[in-house]
Amino acid sequence: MTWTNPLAKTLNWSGEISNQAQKEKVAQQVSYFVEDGDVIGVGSGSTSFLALQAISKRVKDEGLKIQAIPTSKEAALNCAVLDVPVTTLTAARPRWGFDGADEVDEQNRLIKGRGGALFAEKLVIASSSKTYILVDKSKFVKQLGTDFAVPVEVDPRAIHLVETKLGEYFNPQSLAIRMAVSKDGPIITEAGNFLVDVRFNEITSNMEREISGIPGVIDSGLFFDYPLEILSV
Ligand code: ABF
Repeated sequence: MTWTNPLAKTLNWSGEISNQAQKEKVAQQVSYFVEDGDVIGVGSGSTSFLALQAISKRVKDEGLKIQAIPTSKEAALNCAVLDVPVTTLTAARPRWGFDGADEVDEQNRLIKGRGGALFAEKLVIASSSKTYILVDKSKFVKQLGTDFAVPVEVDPRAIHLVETKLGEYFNPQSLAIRMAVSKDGPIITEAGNFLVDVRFNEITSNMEREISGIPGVIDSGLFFDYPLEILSV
């Protein structure tokens, strides 16, 4: 069966996704965890979309009542298209949630945020007692950050300060403000910030805290020590 994102027509996008068969399997698995009355954190990205699609089918077929807390405008739009009612972190606390990841290491530590929604993703994950991380096999790595830069969300007023401090503290291989496809200017996140993609020489266990401690850093794409369960095929 060819998967079609219902948003594809509206957004004029083909809806093609990588490793779709694997992603569909984990999406199906996570849909079985839904219970009537649940408040669920809904992640961003293609795997999360497939999971939401499977969940919305169960909700319709079985007449379940659930509420979603989306981690991005994209996730909120997906909820709208799939008729899943939404609430906010201010109004409710998720019992559990699901999200994708860019990299997962052997200690279940993650790099997330290629889609730029890392701050809300971290808020929702930190607020949930459990989050299922839905990944295809390509996401598993021996060492985080070998193939992937770590995104850091930065208040634009602090960009020079943060660049300097990241350089001083970590001496990274490279550090680049993420630019819009047109290269006309930086990408601006939903919260109005810049994203800096940093390639570190080494990623150590204190780094999530150390990066967040720099004034002007909103958060990083390092996700260590959260109540996660990795779901894969
Ligand atoms: C979001 O979606 C991001 O944190 C992560 O970058 C990405 C994973 O996308 P996909 O499921 O499309 O591979 O969760």
